[in-house]
Amino acid sequence: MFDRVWLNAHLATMQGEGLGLVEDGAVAARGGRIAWVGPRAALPGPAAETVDCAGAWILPGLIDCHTHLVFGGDRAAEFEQRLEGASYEEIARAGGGILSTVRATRAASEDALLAAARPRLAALMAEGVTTVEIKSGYGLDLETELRQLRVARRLGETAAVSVRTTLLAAHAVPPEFAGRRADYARHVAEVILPAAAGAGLADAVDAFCERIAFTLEETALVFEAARAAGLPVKLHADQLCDFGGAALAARYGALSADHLEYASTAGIAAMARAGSVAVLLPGACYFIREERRPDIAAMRAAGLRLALASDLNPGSSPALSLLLMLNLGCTLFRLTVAEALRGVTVVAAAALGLADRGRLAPGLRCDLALYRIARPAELCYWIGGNPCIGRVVGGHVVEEQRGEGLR
Ligand code: DI6
Ligand code: FE
Repeated sequence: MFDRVWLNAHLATMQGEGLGLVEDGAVAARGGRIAWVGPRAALPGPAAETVDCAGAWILPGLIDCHTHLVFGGDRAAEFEQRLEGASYEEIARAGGGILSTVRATRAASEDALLAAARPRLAALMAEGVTTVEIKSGYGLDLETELRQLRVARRLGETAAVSVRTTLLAAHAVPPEFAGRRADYARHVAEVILPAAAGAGLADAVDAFCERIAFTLEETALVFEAARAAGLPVKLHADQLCDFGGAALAARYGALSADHLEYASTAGIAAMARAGSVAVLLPGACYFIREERRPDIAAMRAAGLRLALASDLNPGSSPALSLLLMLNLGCTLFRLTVAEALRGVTVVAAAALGLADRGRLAPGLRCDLALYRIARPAELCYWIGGNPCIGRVVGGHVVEEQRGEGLR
């Protein structure tokens, strides 16, 4: 006897290499897990409750594996200044940029940060997201970094979504350490990271390794501390220049390296050998009008797994839609529909080190997203609109917001 079964649906299971399509399928849940998936005609047993999906498509719940969605303030005024001709650097020199978000985040209480983050998270969830990664990195001091992570944890406890937290204290050099970047990196490695790990607030550690941020050596120092604390690492790598970040991430067996617009062929090959995932962030490319594209052909040739995420942050990607990222991934990066959809499900799960989700398969968490569409390509095709008509988290139907569908 199943707890619940979803019938009269088409499935994109993400099993095998492609979308793993099952027309006229059924999904059965027991104890919060998927108990059975397959063609409806082969459904083995009865269920306590049956949901008629009326021809909708079911995908594994979407996973946004790279966001910075807890922050104070916003940077819309800076956006206007940039449209009027100010450069990113001029704005930063005048005290804007990342450090303006750091000031606003430090000034905000835990409850205020929580209240500001909720609608951002709700926008992602309304499109079918059931797991989201959230980074710190706008505190840059012990107290505020931990506050950001606590807010992320509280979001996971109070909204119908799984939250994975990542410590990104090595995101920028805070004003107290101006001119002492290496000292700050050491402070992250010796003080902030052990405290976050000790409090159980971080599931992973990330750093911004770039000419304008932290060097390879400083990043390695933070990664050594992560290793000592037993935490997996991720890296903002090769976004603005070929800095060797992809190879460094590979050397530390990173779960993922993210951005990668300028990653070298050698760095890409090293990541593939290490089993790291490439997380592509087309929203940032689009919003900062970066013309360089990640070398998708080299990534495919190396057999690198590709994930796709929003990078939701106030500076370079104020993106409240993972479906829009599917569209941008296909249009800007020429991903196939299967690559894009696997990139927000099964491969996104791998980018977070999660083996219990991202596919429709027996034994995995019953996290589902239901869409009123005629074929999966529509999830990548429409620009705007919300085809999501329901979400299931841990086997429970959760319906805080319900789109109309597109059919
Ligand atoms: N890369 C980015 O593009 C963002 N952070 C990062 O590591 C920028 C974040 C911001 O401008 O607030
Ligand atoms: Fe980012």
